[in-house]
Amino acid sequence: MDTNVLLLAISAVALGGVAYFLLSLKWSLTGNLGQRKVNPLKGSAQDALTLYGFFVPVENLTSSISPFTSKIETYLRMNGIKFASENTDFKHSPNGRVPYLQSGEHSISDSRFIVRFLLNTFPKLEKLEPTGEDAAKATLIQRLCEQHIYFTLQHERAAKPEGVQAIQKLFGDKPWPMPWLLAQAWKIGRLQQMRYEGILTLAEEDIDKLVDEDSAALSHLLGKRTWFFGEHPTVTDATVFGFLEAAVHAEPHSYVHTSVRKHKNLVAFVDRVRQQFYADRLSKMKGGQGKAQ
Ligand SMILES: N[C@@H](CCC(=O)N[C@@H](CS)C(=O)NCC(=O)O)C(=O)O
Repeated sequence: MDTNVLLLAISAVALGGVAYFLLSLKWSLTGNLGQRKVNPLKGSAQDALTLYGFFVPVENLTSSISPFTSKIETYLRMNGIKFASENTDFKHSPNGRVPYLQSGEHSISDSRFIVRFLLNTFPKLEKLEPTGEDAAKATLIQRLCEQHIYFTLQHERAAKPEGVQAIQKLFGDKPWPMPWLLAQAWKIGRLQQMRYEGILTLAEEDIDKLVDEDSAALSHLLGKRTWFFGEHPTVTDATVFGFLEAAVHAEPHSYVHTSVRKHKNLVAFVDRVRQQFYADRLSKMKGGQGKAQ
């Protein structure tokens, strides 16, 4: 074969390989629309549960760095429901997002539908949830965390160099240059989402003002209470914890960290959840108590 043709063929294969590698990075870290299937609403309390999410340990955190994974893990722990946890990535999730729950033959995507499934499957849980005006407040608090605080957290993680470095550390067990490449692919995916969502159109100073409003609203609604509603923690408590643990105990570069820590009742709330429901993990951490400094 002509040497030029051979070189051309080798280059084409090499280029194809690099393109496939970069695309697979994007697929595993930027999610996809998935199957968009209707979620089941109820299962059997006897079925074994497996929660698929991000469970890579992060220093000082008892639960997951993924707020949605942490929300469900915390809710299951709060109610003493047995489950197994498995690491996954966006590529392997049925809807391109984490977490998802497997219960017997049912697979449930999206934390809101996972909660609905659990409430219907374990009837004692529904009785603990607030009713009337408090139920409306509960919905709004959860949406505040999931639709607004989520993007402010992502902004601090993907748009600030210290945030991207922290993400790179999560992939630290992989050979060079994978941690860097994965963190970059992750950053590109988040920036794209934030551009469409709109937060990237705002100046950092303005985003910080919104963050302060969110923290003040949560602090005001919790007030002096132990839990947001009633005597027993509910979905709202699990949700707020899922979104605030990293803000209180990690990511010092993040303005969400600075803002939430201005409210003593929010910090005490996060520590209360850690002490009551993550004592097993706290005892293995440096210092044992894991209280905010
Ligand atoms: N509405 C979903 C949101 C879940 C979600 O966005 N999870 C993040 C990780 S914390 C994710 O999977 N992101 C994938 C992506 O951004 O492409 C839920 O409540 O579970």
